[in-house]
Amino acid sequence: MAMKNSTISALIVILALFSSSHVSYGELRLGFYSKTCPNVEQIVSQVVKDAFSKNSTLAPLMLRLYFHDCFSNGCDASLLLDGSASEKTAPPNLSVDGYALIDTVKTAVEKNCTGVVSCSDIIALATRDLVTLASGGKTRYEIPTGRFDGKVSSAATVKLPGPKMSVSDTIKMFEDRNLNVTDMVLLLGGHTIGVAHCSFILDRLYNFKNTGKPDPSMNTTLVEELKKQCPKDSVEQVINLDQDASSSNIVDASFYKQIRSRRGILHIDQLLATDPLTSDVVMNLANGNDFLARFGQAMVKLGSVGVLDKVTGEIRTSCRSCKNPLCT
Ligand code: HEM
Ligand SMILES: *[C@@H]1O[C@H](CO)[C@@H](O)[C@H](O)[C@H]1NC(C)=O
Ligand SMILES: *[C@@H]1O[C@H](CO)[C@@H](O)[C@H](O)[C@H]1NC(C)=O
Ligand SMILES: *[C@@H]1O[C@H](CO)[C@@H](O)[C@H](O)[C@H]1NC(C)=O
Ligand SMILES: CC(=O)N[C@H]1CO[C@H](CO)[C@@H](O)[C@@H]1O
Ligand SMILES: CC(=O)N[C@H]1CO[C@H](CO)[C@@H](O)[C@@H]1O
Repeated sequence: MAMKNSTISALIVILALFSSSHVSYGELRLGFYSKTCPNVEQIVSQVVKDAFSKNSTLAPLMLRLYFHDCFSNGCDASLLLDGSASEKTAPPNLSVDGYALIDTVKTAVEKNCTGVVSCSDIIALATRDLVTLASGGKTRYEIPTGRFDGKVSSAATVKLPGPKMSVSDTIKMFEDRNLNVTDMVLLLGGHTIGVAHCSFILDRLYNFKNTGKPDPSMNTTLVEELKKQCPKDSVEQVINLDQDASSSNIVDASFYKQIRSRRGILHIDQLLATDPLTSDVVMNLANGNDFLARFGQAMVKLGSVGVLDKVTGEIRTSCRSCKNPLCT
């Protein structure tokens, strides 16, 4: 039986609407909880603000947690699950923290609206608020919600880029998650705050590629400064990722200016400034072209990677354990 033309056009419109919203943000939308938990964003902001005022290192911790969670198997809070072989036990997560803040926020949210808000949305909202706080209030992005929590977490499936990878291999990993090269350069701007352990750069300071010399791409003034902070046998010592001392803890574009002065810390950070695949974007951002707003948009895009829905995911009661008994 033939369908009426009007029915067919209506179907086409519905399909077009569905696929366009699907392509951009999975099932996410702004104000997903406007009926079921209208105060969720205020509750998250309040708890986060109080915590940040006591300890501002929560900003880099949470930013990195968001990146690791979203990059490995999607933004599904699987990184939060405890367990002897869950994602958080994988070596790249060893220094990720911020779990305690998520627990505090989750408890506050559950008190107000029980069993409604996912841990993955709490991570996304808390990270957004911490970016705002760490920018000194200079930026704030709206972040769509509607993520559901994963029912699987396995250290074996953690896939993250390493700091010694090439720019082109790193681009490939981002592209596999629908993040393009511009998004990648913007997101690595996350290294405008926080620290790295000296162990990641001892080779750059003392024995680059077994030459017995420092990495020639590192500013020689910086090499001397860092040698003092990172002696050859450093284990616990950390150094700022943004070597502009006046803004090491501030979310701003200084990271790009630093890497253009050969003052990048991680090898991949430094490569961004010189590799022809990324150097133009770096120059553009270093010259003050709207980093804060564009960073927010890239964070939103990162927040849409591998999002689960209510069939594939669940709403946890505690962020550290699944409700689903089959969860591994
Ligand atoms: C190619 C991609 C990336 C690589 C290879 C990488 C690597 C690293 C490494 C090795 C550290 C130091 C960890 C430690 O010593 O404890 C670090 C720290 C950090 N990363 Fe990345 N990262 C990448 C992308 C990102 C992205 C996209 C973000 C966020 C948008 C991010 C945010 C951070 C933050 C905030 C810290 C500091 C954490 C702290 O102070 O506790 N990173 N990253
Ligand atoms: C802030 O939190 C970090 C990470 O949990 C911790 O190492 C540091 O000692 C804390 N700082 C203060 C002032 O409490
Ligand atoms: C990357 O994606 C952003 C946002 O989705 C878009 O505006 C930009 O044009 C893309 N850039 C490249 C180089 O494809
Ligand atoms: C090295 O860093 C200093 C600041 O410490 C800067 O003035 C200088 O221009 C940098 N050198 C190069 C080659 O970029
Ligand atoms: C902060 C945190 O929970 N880190 C964990 C990362 O993995 C190690 C190894 O299993 C745990 O001991 C840490 O607690
Ligand atoms: C859904 C729900 O319980 N909302 C409440 C959250 O808390 C505020 C006060 O802080 C109430 O006004 C809401 O009704």
